[in-house]
Amino acid sequence: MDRLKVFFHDNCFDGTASAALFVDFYKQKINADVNVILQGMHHEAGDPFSSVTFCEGDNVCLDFRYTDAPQLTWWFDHHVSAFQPTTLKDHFDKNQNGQKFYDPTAQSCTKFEATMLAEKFGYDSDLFTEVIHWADLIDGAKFENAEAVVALKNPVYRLMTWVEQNQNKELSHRYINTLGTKTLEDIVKLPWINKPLESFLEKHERNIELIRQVTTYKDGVTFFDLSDQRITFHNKFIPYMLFPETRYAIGITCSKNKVKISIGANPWPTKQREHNIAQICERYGGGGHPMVGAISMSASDVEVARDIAKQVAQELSIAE
Ligand SMILES: [Mn+2]
Repeated sequence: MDRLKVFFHDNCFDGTASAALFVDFYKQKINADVNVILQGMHHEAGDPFSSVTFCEGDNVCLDFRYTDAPQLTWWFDHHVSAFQPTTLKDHFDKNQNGQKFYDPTAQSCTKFEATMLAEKFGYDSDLFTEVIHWADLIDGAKFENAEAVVALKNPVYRLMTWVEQNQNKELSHRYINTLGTKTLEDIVKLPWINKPLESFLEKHERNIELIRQVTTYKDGVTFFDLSDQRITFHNKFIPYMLFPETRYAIGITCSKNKVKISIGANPWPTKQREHNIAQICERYGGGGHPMVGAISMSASDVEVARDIAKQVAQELSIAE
């Protein structure tokens, strides 16, 4: 049987939605009986493709950086930092097969992908209208305000939290296969989502308290260092809720294998953003979007991470 391997940005509403939409497209337009293999991808220091295996059929990468691997037959991304090293952009330009698409101005990969697939291949994304709408809103951080996206009353925000925190690969794949078959409100009610979500939400409440205790605010920048807490994930809007005057938020977290500096611009700023966060992150081997990005390094480099975070805080500060 023919195979399709789908590499997607894992633990990301947009990344998983991009994967679900592509599988639907492929079955609708190319091969209804294809054997699909899903593979979540995470940003890391170095080449994240160095340890992956491609399949013998089509290989697609979604909402995740470019690779010059010859097995890659399809690609969609909107990350400003999609080409690392930047020489990969040359490879992308010179090796077009009409199935690789890039638009760093697109708000979400899902919507960009749906638009391109409709335009170039006559794909009908009707089943994914709701998914596309929310992926675009979530990736664009177009939430009504910080309180709402921290309070998580909206069932879609709860589902987003589940996607971001879920560490069970099988459930992640089951979720991708469920998207487009039910409304998001019905998906979040499924027991295999709802049950783990309860503990994710408890963790979320603890994180709010923890971040409240350790976050400092100075010259437009909030900063927290949770590298000694083993928190792999936190809602990135908590600092904006705590300090609405924040222009930029910087946080350090540490998991078993990596230490991560997260940098974001307040989506509800009182003073406009001037810096391109993706560019700042790229300077230190990280990447992202103009509004939000991250730098990851090995867990043993906590001191290096603290130094970098301090430098970035300095750069982003404004004299008030
Ligand atoms: Mn995205």
